[in-house]
Amino acid sequence: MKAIIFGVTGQDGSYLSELLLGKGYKVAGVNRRASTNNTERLEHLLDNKDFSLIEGDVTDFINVSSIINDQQPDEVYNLAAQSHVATSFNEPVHTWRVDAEGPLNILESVRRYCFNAKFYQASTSEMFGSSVDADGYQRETTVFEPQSPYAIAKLASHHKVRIYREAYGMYACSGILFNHESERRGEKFVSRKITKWVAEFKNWSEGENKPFDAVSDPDNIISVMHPDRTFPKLRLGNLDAARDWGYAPDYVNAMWMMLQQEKAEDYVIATGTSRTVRDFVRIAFDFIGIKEWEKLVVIDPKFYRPAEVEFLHGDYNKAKAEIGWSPETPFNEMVKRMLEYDIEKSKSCRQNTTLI
Ligand code: NAP
Ligand code: F7E
Repeated sequence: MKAIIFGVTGQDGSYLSELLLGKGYKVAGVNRRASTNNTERLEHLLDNKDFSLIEGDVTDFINVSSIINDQQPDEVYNLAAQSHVATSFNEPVHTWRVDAEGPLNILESVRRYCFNAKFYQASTSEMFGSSVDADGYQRETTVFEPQSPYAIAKLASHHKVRIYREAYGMYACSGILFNHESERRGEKFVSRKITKWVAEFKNWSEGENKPFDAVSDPDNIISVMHPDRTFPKLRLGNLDAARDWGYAPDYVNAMWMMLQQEKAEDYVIATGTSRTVRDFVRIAFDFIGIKEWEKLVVIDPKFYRPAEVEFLHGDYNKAKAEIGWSPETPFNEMVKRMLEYDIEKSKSCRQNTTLI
């Protein structure tokens, strides 16, 4: 079996590559040319004879169609996106090109040049926006009320996938994935921003045995023994937003399972548990033994969004019943793994850190 992954350098692309290689696939990953190294998450796969990288960009139809035509894959996974919701408010046109035109370029290329390939599109719970069913869940039948340029572009692609499936009979499906995090999560997403900060703070406050004072300065934490040594507080936006957070390696398994069915269908992938950003912060601090975390956090309006999705809570019963998928990794275990990883990483690059 041969698979193409668009967006291979991202969090999910790296886990999906590992999963497919483990199943005996040949994997071709499409990555954008960059002036800096963007294959950090794939370094351990680069010597694998069944893994290859092809330079490409989903916004270029000529490029995408040549790749599909040359490779003749059995399965195509489109994970490529401008995936940061806040960024989509600042870069709406770029987000539309990548997240709406990109999937169309791939779908049309598959239809023209490799019709029997199965296609997976990375849809998102952001498409539900402010919509929730009366029982407090979002599911495949919930009305979509997108709240950002990102969500609108993703919703356009979600409908295009349905149209290509219904109009042309292609095996094309979308996974409506709720938030999923990991040690490989981008550092601008709130989960990783929190675990990275908590890890660096733990190492700072333990280094040289620094008892700290977090109340006398609104922006910084001060070492009591060396008052010239400070550490910037954790700056966050809306702590009341609620998300249904799962673990990324569990979720890439669902992507593959969706392409192994007789008939293509769309599925919600979630944990069924919703927590606030405040809960995430509290649990992360709890792991390093800090209860009075409010003194270490500054609410910064800069991190509020022009429009917010306040509440996400997924019902994954269709996926459980029809494809046999359920989440495996508990929330606290995921936070623990992210923290342990960031603590080790912060120790190993302390000499390069910009923190004072
Ligand atoms: P991610 O880490 O941001 O990865 C996005 C990938 O898309 C990167 O490999 C990026 O390449 C690539 N990309 C961006 N623009 C591109 C372009 N013009 N042409 C080709 N590749 C391009 O995202 P993720 O968390 O792995 O998520 C994977 C997919 O699932 C995304 O589509 C995301 O929107 C969607 N999703 C994510 C979540 C979640 O919670 N993680 C939930 C629902 C849906 P560079 O490395 O060059 O930037
Ligand atoms: O924000 C709040 C923020 O950026 C989560 C993407 O993978 O999942 C992700 O989108 C919440 C929001 O993820 C900060 O306002 C508070 O309510 O981690 P996030 P997201 O926007 O939910 C969906 C399913 C996707 O599809 C996306 O691709 O946290 N929040 N303070 C903050 N968020 C960030 N980033 N930074 C803060 O300082």
